[in-house]
Amino acid sequence: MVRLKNDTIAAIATAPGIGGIGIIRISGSESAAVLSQLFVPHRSHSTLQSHTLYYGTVTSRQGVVLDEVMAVFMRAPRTYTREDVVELHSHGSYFVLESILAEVLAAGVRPAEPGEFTKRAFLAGRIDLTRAEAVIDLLQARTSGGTRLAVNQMQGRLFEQVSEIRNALIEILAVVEVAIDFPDDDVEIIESGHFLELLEHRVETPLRHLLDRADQGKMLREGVRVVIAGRPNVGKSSLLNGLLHEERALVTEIPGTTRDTIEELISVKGIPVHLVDTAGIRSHDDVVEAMGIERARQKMAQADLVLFVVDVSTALSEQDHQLNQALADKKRILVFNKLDIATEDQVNRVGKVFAGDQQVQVAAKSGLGLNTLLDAIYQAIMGETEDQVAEQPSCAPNQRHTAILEKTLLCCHQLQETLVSGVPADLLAVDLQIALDHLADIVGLTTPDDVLDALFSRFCIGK
Ligand SMILES: Nc1nc2c(ncn2[C@@H]2O[C@H](COP(=O)(O)OP(=O)(O)OP(=O)(O)O)[C@@H](O)[C@H]2O)c(=O)[nH]1
Ligand SMILES: [Mg+2]
Repeated sequence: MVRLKNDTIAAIATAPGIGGIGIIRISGSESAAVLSQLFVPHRSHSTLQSHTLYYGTVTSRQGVVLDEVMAVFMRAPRTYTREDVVELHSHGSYFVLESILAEVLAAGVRPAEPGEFTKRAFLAGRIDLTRAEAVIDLLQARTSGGTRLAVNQMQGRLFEQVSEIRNALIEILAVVEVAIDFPDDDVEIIESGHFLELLEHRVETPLRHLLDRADQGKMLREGVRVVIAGRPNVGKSSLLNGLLHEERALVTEIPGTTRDTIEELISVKGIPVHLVDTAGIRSHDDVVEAMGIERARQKMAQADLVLFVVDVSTALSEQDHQLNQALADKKRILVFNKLDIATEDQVNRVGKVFAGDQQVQVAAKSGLGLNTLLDAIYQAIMGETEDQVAEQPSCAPNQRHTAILEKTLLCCHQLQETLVSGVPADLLAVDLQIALDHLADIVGLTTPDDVLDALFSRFCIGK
C-alpha cells in the first residue's frame, strides 16, 4: 500500500487570533529550498545549521519585508514528521501569518490537510496510531485529568501495554508453529497447559484490565453530564453558581426564576463535568415555564448523574416526592440545601426520607459543604475515591480501541476453548493470527485507509 506522499506541505500551526508569536510550519523535501527563497538571515551564513534558530526577515517575491522572524531548519529524520521541516516564528498577527503562508505556497508548496503533519509522523513510523490519537486528545483536553491521560498515551503507555499482549501471542504462535512443523511432538507441546496459563496471565487479564478502564477513559475524554434538579426555589441556581465560583445564573426568591437550562463546563478533580442547571419542576400554566420544565425533564433523562436538590429548611412538598419517584432509577446524590437556616430536627427528618441515598448537606449561598459535594460527585462518577484512582496507571482505551480489544478478548476465549478441546495446531495458529491482527489494528499496523483518513480529519490544520 503506497501511503506516503512526498510533496512539501505548509500550514499556520498556531491558533487563529492575535498572539505574541505565530508559527508557520513546512514539511517535505523542498523545505530548505523554500526557506532560502524567503528568509534573509540578519547575519550572512553560508549554510544554516540544522536545529538552530536564526534571526532575520521574511521577504516577499517583490522584495517587501513581511516580518522579522526566527527561523529554524530541521533536517530529517530528527523531526516531527521525519521529513525536513522548517518553522518560521513570526509575530502572531493573522495578516502577517497569511502573507508569509501565501509566499510559501507561491514557492510551490501545497497547503497541509488537517492533521497531515501528524499523519506523516505516523506513516513514517515515528509514532504509532495510539500516540497519534493522543495528540488529538491532548489538543482537545479541557481538564487536568484528560490532559494527563493524553500525555501518558502520547508517551506510549497504551502502545506498551498492547505490545506486551501482542508479544505474548507471538510467543505462543512461535511454539504452535514449531508444533505444526514437527507434528510428532504436537500433542506433548500443545496439551502442556502452559498455553492456557500464558493466555490467562499475559493476554486475558491484561485485556480485561484495559477494558475495565474504558468507561473512565470516555469520561476523561468526553466529560460527564451532571444535572441539577429539584422543585422551584430550592437553590439549584445558587448551587450552580457556587460550584462555578461565578454568578452565572439568576437567583431570586421567586419560584420559577430559571426557565431555560443553563450548561457550563467545570473540572471536578480533573474530570470534565458538563453541569446543567434546570427549571424547577412543578406543574404550571405559564407556557414558557412549562417548556423549561419539559427541557429539564429531558436533561434529567440524559444525565449521567443527578444532583437532586431539596430545601431542608422547609418540609418536603408533594413536588419533592413526585420528583423523588421520577428520579428513582437515576444515579443521584441528594443535596440538602439551606443548611444555614435549617434546624437539626428538620435535617434529620428529611434525612430519614432519603435514607438509602447518598446525602450531602450544603448551604449553596455561602459555599458550605460544596467541597464535600465535589468529592461525592467524583466518587459517584469514577466509582472510587480520588486516592484510589491516583494509585492506578493513567491509561485508558478510547472507543476505537475498546471495540478492537473486545474482539481480541472474544478471540482469546475461543483460543482457550480450542486448547481445552485439543484441536490441531494449525487451527490454533489461525486463531492466534486473528487475535494478533486485531491488536495490530489498534497500533495502526493494519488500519484501513478510510479509518485513518477519518481519524486524522479530526485534527486541526497545522498539527
Ligand atoms: N439561606 C439560604 N438561602 C438560599 C441558599 N441557597 C439558595 N438560597 C435562596 O433561595 C432562593 C432561591 O434560590 P435559587 O438558586 O434561585 O433557587 P432555584 O432552585 O434555582 O429556583 P428556580 O430557578 O426558581 O427553580 C434565593 O432567594 C436564594 O438566595 C442557602 O444555602 N441558604
Ligand atoms: Mg434557578
